[in-house]
Amino acid sequence: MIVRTAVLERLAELAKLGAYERGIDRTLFSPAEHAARRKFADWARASGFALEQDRVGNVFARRDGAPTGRAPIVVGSHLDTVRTGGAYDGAYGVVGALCALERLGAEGATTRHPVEAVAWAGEEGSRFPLGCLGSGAYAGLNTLEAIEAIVGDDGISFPTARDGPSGLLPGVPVRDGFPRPAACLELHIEQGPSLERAGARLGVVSAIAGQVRSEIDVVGEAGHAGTVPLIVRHDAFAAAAEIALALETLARQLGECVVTVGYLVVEPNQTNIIPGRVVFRVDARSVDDTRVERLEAGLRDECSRMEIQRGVTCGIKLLERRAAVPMDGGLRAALHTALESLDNKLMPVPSGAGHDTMCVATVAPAAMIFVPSAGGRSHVGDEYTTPEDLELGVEALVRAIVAVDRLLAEKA
Ligand code: HGY
Ligand code: MN
Ligand code: MN
Repeated sequence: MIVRTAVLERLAELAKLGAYERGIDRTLFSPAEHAARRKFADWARASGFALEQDRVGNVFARRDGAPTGRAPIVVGSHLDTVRTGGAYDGAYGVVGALCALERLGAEGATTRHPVEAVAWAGEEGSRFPLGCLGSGAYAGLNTLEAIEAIVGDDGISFPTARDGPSGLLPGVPVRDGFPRPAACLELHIEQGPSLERAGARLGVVSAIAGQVRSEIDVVGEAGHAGTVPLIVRHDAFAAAAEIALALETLARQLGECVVTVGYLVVEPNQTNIIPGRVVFRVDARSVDDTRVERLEAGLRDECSRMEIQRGVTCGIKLLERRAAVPMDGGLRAALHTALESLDNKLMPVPSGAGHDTMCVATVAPAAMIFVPSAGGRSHVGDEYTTPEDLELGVEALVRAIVAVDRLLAEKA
């Protein structure tokens, strides 16, 4: 039986924050993202949960359990978006977690662990060039000092943004350090086509793809587009294009991996000037780390080939490397048992998208639940999941929390 929650209304409210004609733009410590964190805090406070935040902007709404002194089960996702985001990527998992805690309260459930609904800060890396910024700090993967040295793509440093008017929430205690949780759960839209193709309404994530993000700085020679013969050109864009297409061909040959060039800057970027410099970024992913390594080697080989054939120079800078993360086997089994009555097509599903859980999973057992994405589409303004599936996902999360709480207590 699916109990109605406030998930739809709250998602509709959050979707207005940062909305514009191309979708939602809600980057970390922007006024829109600050407003979203504030709404989360207000909803949590109204439901009687204890609020805390940490020095990188993660926000925690805590529902205490029995006085066992156990570490909390953290259940959350992110409120920031990509520049053309949709209404559900991240926000669904944050609101779903809060609704799940409210459902536990309404049922008078006493968990053996405290449960914290979490809004992880800066998962998308849209403003500061580091994905999973908040969850990475929480898991000890990025030091506070390293994060405080980061400068956003708007030239504003992390500390300036965090300590500014759209930074940390006023009136919410700031916790020191990053305590270790007992377990981590995340509810998220699939952002891919697998569930929809299988006719499934719920998925239990098997593993989260590893990813390597690199930035390539190609320097050639600018010149007049009409007078320089092709044979003597050092066209930086043509070199970048060859590298991108060669990587796509390699990924097709390897299979079970993807590679994307979604960011590219051309200089001087004028129709009648041969590009003298191109900076572009490569996002390579697979649940099999050896395939990502092959793509990285391919990138290096293609850059060397372009240096010889086109007389350009290619500088490769590693931006981010995250290994593939298998979800905890015990938690996955518990979720399959707890959720199978909700969807007779419940299935294991890999995640091509990265999530905060891939960081927290390095310090605690972790599991994720997916609901379908219409057309498998995400990171676009018309991202969509049906209201019925959104409500079903919250019900699944409630049952997952209860199941994991019991599993951990029995193992203790
Ligand atoms: O890029 C990702 O997979 C995630 O949306 N940050
Ligand atoms: Mn995303
Ligand atoms: Mn996400």
